[in-house]
Amino acid sequence: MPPRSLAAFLKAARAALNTPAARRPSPLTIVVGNESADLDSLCSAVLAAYFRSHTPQHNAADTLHIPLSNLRREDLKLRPELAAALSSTSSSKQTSDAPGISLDSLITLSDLPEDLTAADTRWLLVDHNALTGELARRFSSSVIGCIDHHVDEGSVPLPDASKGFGPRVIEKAGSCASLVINEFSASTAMAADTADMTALKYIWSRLAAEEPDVETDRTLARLTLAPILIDTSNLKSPSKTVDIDRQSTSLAEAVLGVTAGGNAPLFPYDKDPEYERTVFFEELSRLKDDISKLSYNDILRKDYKQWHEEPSTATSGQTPLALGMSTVVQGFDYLLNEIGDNETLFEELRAFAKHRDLDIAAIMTVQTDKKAGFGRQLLIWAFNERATRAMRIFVGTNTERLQLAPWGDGKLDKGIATEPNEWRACWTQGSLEYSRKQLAPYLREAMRSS
Ligand SMILES: [Mn+2]
Repeated sequence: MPPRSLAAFLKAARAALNTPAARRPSPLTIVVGNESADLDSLCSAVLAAYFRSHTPQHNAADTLHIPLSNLRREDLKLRPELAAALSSTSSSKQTSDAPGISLDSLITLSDLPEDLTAADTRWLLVDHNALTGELARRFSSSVIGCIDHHVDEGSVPLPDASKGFGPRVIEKAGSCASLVINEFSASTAMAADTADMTALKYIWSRLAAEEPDVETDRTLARLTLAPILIDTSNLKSPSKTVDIDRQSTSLAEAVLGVTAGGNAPLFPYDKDPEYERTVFFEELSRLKDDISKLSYNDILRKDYKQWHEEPSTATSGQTPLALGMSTVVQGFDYLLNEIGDNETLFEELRAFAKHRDLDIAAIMTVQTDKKAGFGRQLLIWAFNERATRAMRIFVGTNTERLQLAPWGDGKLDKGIATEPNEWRACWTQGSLEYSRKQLAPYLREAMRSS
């Protein structure tokens, strides 16, 4: 079995990936999150790879699963909240020799060998269920399973033990990390009998009993709690939080010695004096929402996803339309007052889109400011005629559903009159319950039907 220590596990995974092709174990099993590389995706990949590598029933020769962070190495620094989640102690006390894992120890797209092919690999997707971008072009044919909470795109094969396919879990949950913990760290007996928290029912607690490693387990617990708390607003968002989020939280908190309602302790560890749920949540939120030191370009790529869709009217030889969507944790008022001005924003957004060959660039803001309250805004920029046609369909179909109203008296908008091939508009989105999970499919649908 791979090393018990998380630091040593990550080193072993990196070493397996870096082994020259001739001596590389084949196939390598890689676990990857989605290309926004948000806290949920990054933590879910590490958790799934770690627990799957330490689950005896997966007795294939290649028990080592490699967690791949779906971003370039230079983008790790845009995620200070991830550094806090990787630490096994509270971030206010972090020093260079603090326990836990450093950001540098994660394996990123920059570490993926160029000669790696689909035949050399098997891919387990977490927090998405269809590979995107360059990974899709290279490895789509080798996807074996997924654990996800997005709309099923139908591209992951059905479980089939004879082919090594599975698991295939697509369920509603606030955070994908909750599903990962439910799938891999707890046996199926747990779901049937959650009240009976006896140690042997849990893969994680059995691991802790057989080979205690308080530092590793505290880090794994924080990696579990961080995305769940962020994605469910500290378990307080009624529309997002489900039972699996609460169960996975209880299990991770049991590792930290937080026991609920007189249950016998499941883990052989003292209570972690550094952990308090709300303090941890607030610290993560503060780090995640602090974009004050970033440039527009940093902000646009911090939480970014891209899709390609073929319009129904496309003639042969026409390329699919490319949509890039950046999610930003502050509203346009903040972006235009604290980071730069309209001109700079548009310059950098245009360059950002050009660099990625986008036909459409979208910015969705989610502002959770305590003073201004919760709010969403949406900016769409179509860079050519086909894109403009598609986005007009989107507006026609969705203005009412999303309650789109012009933002800032339309000062960011650009009508068809000023630039014949381009179109741009910015709205306040009145229907707050629609997040990127719903919005992106509406945009993609409009692209297909144009
Ligand atoms: Mn997610």
